[in-house]
Amino acid sequence: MSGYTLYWRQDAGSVVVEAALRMIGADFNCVEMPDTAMCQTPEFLALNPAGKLPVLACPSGPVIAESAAILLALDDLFPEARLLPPHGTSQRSKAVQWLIFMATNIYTADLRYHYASRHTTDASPEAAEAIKQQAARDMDRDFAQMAPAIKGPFLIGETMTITDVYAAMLADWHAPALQLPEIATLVAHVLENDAVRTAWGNQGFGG
Ligand SMILES: N[C@@H](CCC(=O)N[C@@H](CS)C(=O)NCC(=O)O)C(=O)O
Repeated sequence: MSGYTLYWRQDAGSVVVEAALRMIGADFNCVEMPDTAMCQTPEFLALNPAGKLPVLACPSGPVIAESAAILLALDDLFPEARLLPPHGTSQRSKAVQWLIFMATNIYTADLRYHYASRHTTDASPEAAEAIKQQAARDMDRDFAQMAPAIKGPFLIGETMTITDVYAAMLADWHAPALQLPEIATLVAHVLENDAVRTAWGNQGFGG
């Protein structure tokens, strides 16, 4: 299988998709979208009406948006790559649970942090600052909820899954998470993986 196209930007959620494609060993090419305005063109909105990255165009036709959805689709297409544990196992349920938890809670809080003014009708800098501070607290709370679920060094124990890579991506955006020993250990082990390290280097992570 070859010919995936990953739409990406430095320091964006596309890094975990590049890591997944490298873990699979899939052929892919990258289209950089260096600024948000490029994601508002009719051509890009036809790929993802939300105008957001990451987006993955598959050689078989589908174009997938939403980071967690892309990872689940890649796992379905390449089960032998073990991005996630096998279907029907309790380990898979756990890995999927925390993947979705992070996508719907921590990723969204990080977006509130970075695009705070979009989340209030009050145009004052104080309002945006309050949104930002609450978003940081939300991320602290969410990482703290996840940490006790980590068996160590990875979420499900000795085997790394794409959920761990996702957690490392979010911790790169929210450094206070690394004060939690379970998260710091998980991230350190994720970054020992060659595919992850290459994606991190290509997409401006780890700096
Ligand atoms: N829920 C989406 C969030 C995607 C998202 O917001 N991506 C950011 C980059 S990390 C983006 O494209 N932001 C541009 C914008 O909001 O204008 C996902 O998980 O893929």
